[in-house]
Amino acid sequence: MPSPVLALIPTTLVAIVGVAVVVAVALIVAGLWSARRAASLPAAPKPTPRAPEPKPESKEERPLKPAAPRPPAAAEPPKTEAEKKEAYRLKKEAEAQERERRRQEEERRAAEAAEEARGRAEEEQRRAAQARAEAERKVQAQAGKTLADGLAKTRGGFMSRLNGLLGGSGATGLDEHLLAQLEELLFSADIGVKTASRVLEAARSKLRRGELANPEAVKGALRDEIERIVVSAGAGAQVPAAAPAQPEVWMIVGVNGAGKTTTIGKLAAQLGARGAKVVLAAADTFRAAATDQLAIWAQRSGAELVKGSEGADPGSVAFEAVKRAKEIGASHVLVDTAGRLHTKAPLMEELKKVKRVLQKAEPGAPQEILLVLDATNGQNAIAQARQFHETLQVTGLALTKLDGTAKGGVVIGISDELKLPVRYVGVGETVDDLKAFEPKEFVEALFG
Ligand SMILES: Nc1nc2c(ncn2[C@@H]2O[C@H](COP(=O)(O)OP(=O)(O)OP(=O)(O)O)[C@@H](O)[C@H]2O)c(=O)[nH]1
Ligand SMILES: [Mg+2]
Repeated sequence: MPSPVLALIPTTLVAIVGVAVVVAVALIVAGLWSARRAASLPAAPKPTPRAPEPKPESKEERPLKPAAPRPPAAAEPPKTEAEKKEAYRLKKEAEAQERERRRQEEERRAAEAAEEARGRAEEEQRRAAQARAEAERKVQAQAGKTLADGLAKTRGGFMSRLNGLLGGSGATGLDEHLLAQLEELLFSADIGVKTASRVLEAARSKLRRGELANPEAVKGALRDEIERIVVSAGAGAQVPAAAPAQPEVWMIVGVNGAGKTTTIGKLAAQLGARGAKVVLAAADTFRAAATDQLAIWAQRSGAELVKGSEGADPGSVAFEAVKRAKEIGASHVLVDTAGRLHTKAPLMEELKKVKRVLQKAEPGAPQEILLVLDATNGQNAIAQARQFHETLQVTGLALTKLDGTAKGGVVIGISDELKLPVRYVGVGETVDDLKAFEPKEFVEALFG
C-alpha cells in the first residue's frame, strides 16, 4: 500500500507544471503582442535632405517670381489616397508655376529683342537720312552751276585778256598795233586759226568802213561775229516728241574718256525726270566695267538696261535694245559705244557697222549720232570731230568738261569749221550739269 506522501507527489507535480505552462504561454502572448504593436506604429520621421536652392546663373536667368515650393522629396511614398492626391496636386501646381515662369521669361526676352531691333532700325534710318541729306546738299551745291559758272575758266583766260586789250586803260585808240595784238590773242584762244582769221577779218572790215569808233566797239564786233558763227551752226538740244510713234535712237560716240557714258547717264536722268521711258544699250562691250558704269546710271535714272556679255558684238546689243524699246513703248534708246581713237580705221569701221544695224532695227534710226568731245582737248577736239563726222555723219555734238578748262573757245571753232550744232555742254559731274546748249546764252556767258 503506497504511503500518503507518495500519493501526494504526482498531484503537486501536475499543478506546478500546469502553472509553469500557463506563465510561459502568457509571456509568449505578451511578447508577440508588443512586437506586433511596435510593427504597426509609424517609423520616426527621418530628416529630409534640403533641396539645393537653384542658384541664378546670371541676372538674365533670375526668375521673376520665386520658384514655387517643390513638394518635399518623400522619404516614403504616400500611403493613403488623400496623400497621393495632395502630392499630385502639388506636383501639378509646381509644373504650372514653372511653365508660367518660363513664359514670362520668354516674353521678357522677346520684348528686349524687339526693343533692340527697333533701336537698330531707328539708328539705320537716321544714318540713311543723314546720308541722303548730305548727298542732296552736295547736289544742291552743284545744281546751281550755270553755263556762266562752267565758262568761268574760259572767261578768266581768253576773255579777260580780250577785256584787258579792248576795255582796259591801255586801249587808247584803234590802230594796226592793236589789231596785231588782237590777232595774236585770238590765235591762242583755241578757236582755231581759220575761225580766228574770220573773226578778225570781220572786225577789220568794219574798222575800214569806219564803223568802229573805239575799242569797246571792236569788242562788240567780235561778239556779233562769234554769235553769228555759233547760231548758224544750228539749233541747240533737240526737244523730243512727248510720245513718239517709234523710239528715237541716239548713238553716242567719241574718243576714250570723253564723257560718253556720263553724258548718257545725265540724259537718261533728265529724260526720266520728264516721264520719258528710256532704254540704255550697253554696246561698249569692250570692258565689263563699262556696262557696270551704265548699269548704275540706269538704276539711278529708272531706265532699262540692255546688255551683252563682255566681248559681245556691239551691234547685236544695239539691235536688242531697239527691239526691247519697241516692246515696252520706250521713247528713247541711248546707245553707249566704246571709246576709240578717231585715227584707228578698223575701230571706226566697227562704229559704221553699229549704225547699219540700228538702221536695220528701225527705219530712220539712228535719229541722232551724238559726238561727245572733251573741251579740255582744245584744238584736238576739232580734229576728232572732223574724223568722226567723215565716218559717221555726226548730227550733233556734246562738249564736256567746260568747267575744267579755259579752252571754251573751242565751241566757236567747231561750230565754224564743221557747221555741226552743239546740242549739250557739260559743266560738272552732276545730272543738272549737262546743259542744253543755247548759242546766245553761250555768247552772253562768254562776254559777260
Ligand atoms: N568735270 C566734269 N567731268 C566730267 C564731265 N563729263 C564727264 N566727266 C568725267 O569724265 C570722266 C570720264 O567720263 P566717262 O563718261 O566715263 O567717259 P567715256 O567717254 O564713257 O569713257 P570711255 O567709255 O572709257 O571711252 C568721268 O570721271 C566723268 O565724271 C563734265 O562735264 N565735267
Ligand atoms: Mg564709257
